[in-house]
This record gives sequence, C-alpha cells and structure tokens, in this order.
Amino acid sequence: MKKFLRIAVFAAALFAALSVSAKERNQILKVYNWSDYIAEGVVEDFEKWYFEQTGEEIEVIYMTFDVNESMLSKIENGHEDYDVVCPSDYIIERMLNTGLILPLDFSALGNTPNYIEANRSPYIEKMFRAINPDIDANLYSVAYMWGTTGILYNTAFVTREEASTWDVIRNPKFSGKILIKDAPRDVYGPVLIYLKQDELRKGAVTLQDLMMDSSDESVEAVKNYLLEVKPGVCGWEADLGKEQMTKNRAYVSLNWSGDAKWAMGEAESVGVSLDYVVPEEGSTVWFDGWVIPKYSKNTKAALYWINFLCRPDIAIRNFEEMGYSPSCGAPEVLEAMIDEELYAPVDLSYFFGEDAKAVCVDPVLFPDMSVIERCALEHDWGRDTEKLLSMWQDVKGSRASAATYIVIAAVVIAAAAYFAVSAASKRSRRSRKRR
Ligand code: N2P
Repeated sequence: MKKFLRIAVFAAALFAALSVSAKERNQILKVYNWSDYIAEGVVEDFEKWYFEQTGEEIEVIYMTFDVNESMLSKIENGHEDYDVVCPSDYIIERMLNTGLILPLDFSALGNTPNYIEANRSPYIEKMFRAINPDIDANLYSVAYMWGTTGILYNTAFVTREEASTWDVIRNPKFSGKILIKDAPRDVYGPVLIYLKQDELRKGAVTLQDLMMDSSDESVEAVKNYLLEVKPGVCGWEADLGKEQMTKNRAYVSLNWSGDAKWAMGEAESVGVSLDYVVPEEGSTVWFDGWVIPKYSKNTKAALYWINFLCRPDIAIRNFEEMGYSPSCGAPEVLEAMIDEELYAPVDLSYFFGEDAKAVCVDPVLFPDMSVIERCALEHDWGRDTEKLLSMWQDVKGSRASAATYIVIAAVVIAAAAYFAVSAASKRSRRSRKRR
C-alpha cells in the first residue's frame, strides 16, 4: 500500500511539473510581492478575471520577499524574469535610474476599463512625481500600498508621550522589549531626523535634505546611535514583529503603519492594547508600487495584474485584510473606511480631494494632513547604498558576535568547572584509597 501511495504521489508531482512546463510563457505571470501583502483569493480571482477580459488562460506564479534590497538584487544581478514586482519608492527610483523598468503601455488594456488612471489620488501622483525630477515615475509604476514609519507601542507599559519621540527606542525603561524593523532605509531616516532635530527646528536643514544625506558623518552618527540602542533590542524583524507585539513579548516596535494597524486589530481580540504614533520630530512616508522589470516575459498580463489591483473593490478587500493603506483614491475606498463612531475627523483632502476635509477615518491608515506635513519621502543613494548596507550589517552583526562571545565564554567556564570538579573528586577518591 505504502509503495502504491509513493508511486501515486510521484505520478501526481510529475503531472503537475509537466503541465506547468507545457504552458507557454505567455500563459504564466510571475508576481514577486512582499509577504503578507495580498488578501486571500485575490490571485485566483485575478486568473478568472483575466480570462473573462482577454479570453486567455493565465496561471500566476506568486513569490514573496521581505527585504527590498534582496528583491532588487535578484533582478539587478540575477536578471530573474519576474513579470511584475512591488518595490518601495527609493528602489523604484533606483530601477528608473538604471533603466531596469519598462514604461506602462495602457493601450495594452484594450477594452478593459483603466482603473489605474481613473482612481489615481492627487497625493500619490504628486509623490510619485517627486521620486525623480527628470523622469515621471507615474509613467513607470503604480502605487499599491503606502504609509508612514512610526512607533507601535503597548499602552499598558508605554505612554503616548514616551512613544512620541524616536528616542523611545533607547529608553532604558523598555530595554529588552524593543523591536526594530529590518529595513535599513526606514530606520536610518527616522534616526537621522531624531539626531538632527535641532537643525531641523532652526531651519538649517529640511527633511528633504536629510533624505538625501548619505555623508560619512551622518552614516557614522546613525551607526553610533544604533549601537547604543542595540543592547535593548529583542529583535530586528522583517515580518514577525507584529505578532511579538500582540503576544506582549515586546512593548515598543519601530514599524510601518500597516503592520501597526494589523497588530492593533489582532491585539484587541486577545485583550492587548496597542497604539501607533508618528513621532513629533518627523518621519518618513513610504510607497510600494508595482513595476514591470525589463526582464519580464509577459508584460501584458503584468499590466492587467496592476490594473486589477486598482479596482476599488479589490483595493478594499486588500486593505481590510492586511491593514495597509490602499493607494487607490476612488471614492468607494474612502466610503469603506469611514466610521463615525470610532474615529474623530481628519483632514484627508490631500489624498481624496476637497470633499475629504473632515472625514472620520482611522488616522493610523490615513493620517491627518498635519502628520503628512512632517513626513518626507526617502531617496535612492546610488552608489552610497553599499555604505548604508555595510553600516547595517555592522550594527546587527556585532550583536550576533556579542551573543556568540557570551555563549563561548559560558561553554569555557562550564568546561573549566567540569574539569575542576572531576579533578577534585579524583583527588579525593585517591586520598580515600590511600587511607
Ligand atoms: C508587508 C510588507 C510591507 C512593506 N509584509 C512596507 N513597505
């Protein structure tokens, strides 16, 4: 029986492999997205919709990543043939500058409605223009989710005032309970803003200047600050931090608004109270957008994919499940977020137009204009990126070696103690024998 089962499993695997390879490449769409970044069933629904729209079969091969830089390196160095990927703003900038992405050709949509252009928010349009002054990024990329970087905190242990400064990550009160996002740019920006707050206040530098600042002096200053923070850090996390927070294992997390929103919802259901704040000193605002890399082998289905995700009902499904703020500026999206019992009015005119001057929407998802005004867009550092990545490795790596030293020291002490005890007991056995 067991043998029969093995043969059946083998035959099924072989059949699956053959049927994939039998497919033409234009019947396959390779999507490379962040993990935990799409609602259940959306991929399958896209496959059905694509067939309805084009009469062509499509099979999505869906792959995920956790770190922008590792995704980029697969394309930049590995020339992988992903059809559509979802980098953050400063990576889109780099891909634009290095000619790694193709312009979007909306005529490929034929008679299918163009949800991308119909629902573009004025804010997204403006911020994407700011990605590169010479090339309009709106012609090459379409925002998917966006948000701020801030502090997610446990209200039982941390006050809102304590969480309202970036220095909370160095506060000895929370030592051992601090999580830092494993995203070098998203940590560098806020720390530099914190360190330069006096200059910012005096107007000697602007937030935008700091987003471009890759000077040795600033990288060194951020590194030294992070080395001071490190002893209190219980994890440098890509995706697991939100669970650590809902389980009360950590109290402070430097995180993205979307992870924060998801964690706050989860925490509530298990009786833990979390909140999120964008520190007073200022912060970064980020955008993840879809692009079609130049090594794509199915640009048509890639464009349909992007278009499908901009359909308002799909955007709503995604944000309701994941907690990330949709970039789709459709009125239906705003409508779906309004809750007059739960939220005080915020000014979202920057995103949804003048009618949204006072709407009751969760400010974690869509911050008031006053918060947006103290947030800046990160920029690509070009060649200096290496400097940032090696600083990051130095900061995180020395933590590992410190831990390693402690383990080695413990082993040496234990071995020495063992030999000392066994030598002593041998001696006493010998002296007993002599007696
Ligand atoms: C979700 C990843 C979000 C990316 N797991 C934020 N830039």
